[in-house]
Amino acid sequence: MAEQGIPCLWMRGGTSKGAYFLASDLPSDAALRDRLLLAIMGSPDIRQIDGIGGADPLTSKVALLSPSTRSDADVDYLFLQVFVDQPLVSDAQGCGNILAGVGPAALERGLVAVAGEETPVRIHMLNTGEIATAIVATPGGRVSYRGDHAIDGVSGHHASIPLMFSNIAGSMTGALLPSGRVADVIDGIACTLIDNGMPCVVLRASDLGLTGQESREVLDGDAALKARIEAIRLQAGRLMNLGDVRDKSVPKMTLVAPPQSGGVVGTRSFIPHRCHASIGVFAAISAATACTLPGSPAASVARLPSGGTFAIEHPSGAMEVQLELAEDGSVLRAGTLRSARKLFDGRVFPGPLANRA
Ligand code: NQM
Repeated sequence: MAEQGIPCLWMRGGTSKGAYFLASDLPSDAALRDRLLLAIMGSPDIRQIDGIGGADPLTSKVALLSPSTRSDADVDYLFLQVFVDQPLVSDAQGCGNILAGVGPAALERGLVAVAGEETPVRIHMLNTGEIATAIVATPGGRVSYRGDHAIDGVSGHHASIPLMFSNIAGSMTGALLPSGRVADVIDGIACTLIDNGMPCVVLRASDLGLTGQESREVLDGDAALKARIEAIRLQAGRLMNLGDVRDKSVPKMTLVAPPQSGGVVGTRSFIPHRCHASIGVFAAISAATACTLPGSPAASVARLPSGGTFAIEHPSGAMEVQLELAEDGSVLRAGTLRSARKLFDGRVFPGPLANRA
């Protein structure tokens, strides 16, 4: 398999980039598959020089696609985070940005048939068990990536890909608020432990002595801050039913601050050891949901919108998420608009596996 290369689509999904494979093109044994993926990405190595990864968690991602095992879905999608600097591959989280490329990739690979000018693709997200619906532009019977939609963090305009979700509360932890509280105090800091599609810890930037407007580079360069955040994260992981999260990419850590550009809230998101260049899709939905909870740190700095559109500010602009709330305040449905682009379609050659995980 490795000598002949493995069929691989290299795509941008939202503000991430990753390798999209048919699951049937990779070994079914997870340990062997993960060694292969580490070799493909060039991990562990902060430069990923001997692989196709982009030396950043946001560009060291994998989507595995297969025909759906469920009658209410068209395609199964397993997301894998390939760590850059450690010999680790984790399925302990989903990814809403890479999700944006799943509909197009499934159509490109013939797992789903074009259904008209637009094709709805129902995606079974294997990491969490939930279904997302993506609408893909398919004029003239083919996927089109061209369009006039812009997303902050990506230059240019592309075809928009609406993503819609329901029942994502407790995706990996069993409950929207896995500790049963709107706020827990960890190391003296009020935190909301929340999971609306992604386990996240939401805390005020000001409680860490920050404005919440610092750049990604400044935050990433602050070793003392990162150690403090990691200490909180390890305790939060246990309270969120995630156990020892030392080697896991969840929970994410989201610092919130008053909005500066007309949005609902400002964010700086750690995923979990580097600051995100923007924010993850499910992390933004979880942060938006935290803003709606009276008594939470996020609610204390948020400016709530009159409708259901929540602009979540981040280091490269803002991500708009839609929340449809029930009368009791719980989230019925959530959604956002993303885009994706096919960058390269070919075969990838993993190189030697000997010195990896
Ligand atoms: O929260 C990064 C990303 C993500 C995940 C991460 C994501 C999400 O922006 O849904 O999209 O949190 O590691 O790609």
